[in-house]
Amino acid sequence: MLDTKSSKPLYEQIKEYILHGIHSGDFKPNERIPSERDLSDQFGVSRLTVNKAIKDLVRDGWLYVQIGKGTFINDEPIDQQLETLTSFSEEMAKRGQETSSTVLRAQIVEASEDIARHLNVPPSVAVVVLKRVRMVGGRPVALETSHVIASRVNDMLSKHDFSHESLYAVLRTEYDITLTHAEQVFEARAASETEARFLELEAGDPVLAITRVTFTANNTPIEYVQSVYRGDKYKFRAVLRRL
Ligand code: 16G
Repeated sequence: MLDTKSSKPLYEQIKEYILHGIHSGDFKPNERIPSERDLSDQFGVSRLTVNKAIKDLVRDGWLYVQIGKGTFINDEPIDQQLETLTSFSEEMAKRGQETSSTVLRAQIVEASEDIARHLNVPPSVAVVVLKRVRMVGGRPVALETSHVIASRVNDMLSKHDFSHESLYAVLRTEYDITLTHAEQVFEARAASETEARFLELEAGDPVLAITRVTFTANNTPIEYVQSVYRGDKYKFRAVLRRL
């Protein structure tokens, strides 16, 4: 069943097989997947290859291991590592998840004092506002409002359709903007009525409000984002090292 001629490594193909099983509902939450031995027999590959695929899927939160019992399909929220600066599209692609967005607002406005402060520009500077409901598998997981300094991204809104394009990919490929780092603040709160409507929640349900300032080289802010994530669908993980 694996394509040995493909340039895609065999362990990636096994990951895809398992992810497909999860998305299609063939594998149900908390169900045990076949053992490493069975999978290696089934695909005619070494157990090492199967083990690498499973390890990746455990790391990305798709599977969990119960010692002595086997490996199971996780019903847990999306578990995002806070080590690297990634975009929503990249995070979901890594998990083999299909994403889409509903664009609620895409326009150029004058920056409010608050937005201008975060972007380190004078108030009233033109900024692109992009407000999107971010979806995974057709279900909303986050509501995101990005502000990008307009002079850095001329004609972006007329040239791109952000219902399926990635903002970070456009910044990189079309405007040659290299993002270097970001500062993020997390806050737990209750969803407002409007947020709840877009996120398919009840008003008052828990959400994680995140703001991000994204920088290019020399500590220059380029993007300020306010987002609201469904509290039941997202989990962020950070590794903390003692100095
Ligand atoms: C992520 C970022 C957001 C960024 C977006 C770009 C967090 C909390 N936020 O959602 O700041 O604007 O990715 O996504 O991770 P895109 O490239 O898929 O459009």
